[in-house]
Amino acid sequence: MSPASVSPLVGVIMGSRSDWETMRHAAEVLEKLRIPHETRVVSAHRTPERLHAYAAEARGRGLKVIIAGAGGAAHLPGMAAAMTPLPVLGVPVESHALKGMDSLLSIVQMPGGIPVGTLAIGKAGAINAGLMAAAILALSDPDLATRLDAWRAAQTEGVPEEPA
Ligand code: RP5
Repeated sequence: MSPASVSPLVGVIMGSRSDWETMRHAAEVLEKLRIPHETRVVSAHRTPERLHAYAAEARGRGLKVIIAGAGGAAHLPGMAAAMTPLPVLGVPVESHALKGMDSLLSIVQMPGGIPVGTLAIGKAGAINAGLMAAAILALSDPDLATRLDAWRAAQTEGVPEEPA
């Protein structure tokens, strides 16, 4: 993670420790791009007061973007977005029962007025949430924009022309 002396710019929150296997991919992208971030378990249902405090204090603590992942009745991203003006990126975690369709629909169908930028179900969504957070921060951070450009160029370079 980032050095303790650096204030986090991105908060990666998730409803349960069981979401970490998915959400770690967002954290890994932030790590690679050297974006200060923090990771926390914050459940909309099991720890509502922790969620309220986290969302209410987020902007004041210097966070710029929140990535929120949850599965099933995935209310965490929407409730976080209801309580902070920061951009909230929602990652639907793949559930056992419904393969993440429940998570996706819970996160994406926000009422007009409270947006959640919803990504894909699972690992791809977590990776892209990290990249989306980076792109948002890069708008006002030229050094990060350069690192993000390099990351994308390396990805392009790494795609082989032959399938096997
Ligand atoms: C949600 O319930 C969490 O985001 C998690 O995806 C799901 C299951 O949680 P656990 O029962 O594994 O803790 O709140």
